[in-house]
Amino acid sequence: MNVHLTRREEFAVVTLDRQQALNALSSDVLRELAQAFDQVAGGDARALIVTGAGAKAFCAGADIKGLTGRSLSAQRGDAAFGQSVLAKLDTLPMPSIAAINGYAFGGGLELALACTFRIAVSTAKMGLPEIKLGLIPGYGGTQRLPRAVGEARALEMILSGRTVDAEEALRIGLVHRLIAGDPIEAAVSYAREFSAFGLPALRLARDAVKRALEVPLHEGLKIEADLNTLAFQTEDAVEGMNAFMEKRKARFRDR
Ligand code: CO8
Repeated sequence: MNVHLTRREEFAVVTLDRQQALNALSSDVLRELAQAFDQVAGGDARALIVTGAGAKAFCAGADIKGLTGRSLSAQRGDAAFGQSVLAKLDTLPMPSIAAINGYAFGGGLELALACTFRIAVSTAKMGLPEIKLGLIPGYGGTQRLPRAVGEARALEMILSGRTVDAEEALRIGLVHRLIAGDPIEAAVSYAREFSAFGLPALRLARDAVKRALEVPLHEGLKIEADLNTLAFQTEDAVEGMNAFMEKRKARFRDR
């Protein structure tokens, strides 16, 4: 197995473990990731942490050795499959955190971009170097990177294929925070900042923000009003507002 699904307290942890290839995404790895994300989606974890085994790499991208000699339709099918696996991650019912513990290149950075949040060790290096292989990103990089860092920076990163260090990644909004020490421990602490909130509200908020960059403002405002109205229908909203008025801590139950 190249992918381990474990539990750290109330959080699920998916670890890529193919260290001899810097945790590169072979088709087996992608299939195992799909299974793991399905399992997490059906479970009761309050967040998912995604990381790479070893101190060197989060994930060095698609397995370059498996990318040659394929037919056109196999290439198209592989890109669609990789995208569908990352879509599972992007749409999980709970937030996800990429704990970037080293190199995150190509499909590896695309994996991180499909997570709700990205935190990185100070030695992490990131980039979309596909152009150096005569390729362009295929697992969502051309779409999710500009949404994260803006069109100008995304164009520069993708067309130059250059490597971004952790400090720059933080400055341009590619990662949310730099971390020290054990990446999973750091991700657990990070997750604790939101994990006591109700999952329905977290999900509605995430979905509303994601739609912001897909539709014109007037449509987005309608979506926000609809999702906001939905949030009011939850038991968690009743509990949250009552707790405020009773001057106590809210106990959300994901209902
Ligand atoms: N795929 C396969 N094997 C890899 C990969 C990879 N992406 N990255 C590293 N490895 C292997 C190396 O071949 C090497 O194996 P071996 O010891 O058997 O030769 C081992 O991992 C260690 O790698 P290095 O010796 O190169 O380690 P360094 O510390 O010297 O360098 C780097 C680390 C800088 C990360 C370097 O390995 C590197 O540049 N890797 C490639 C990064 C890259 O280009 N990633 C993008 C790949 S393309 C992609 O992700 C998307 C394509 C579009 C997909 C479309 C759908 C089908």
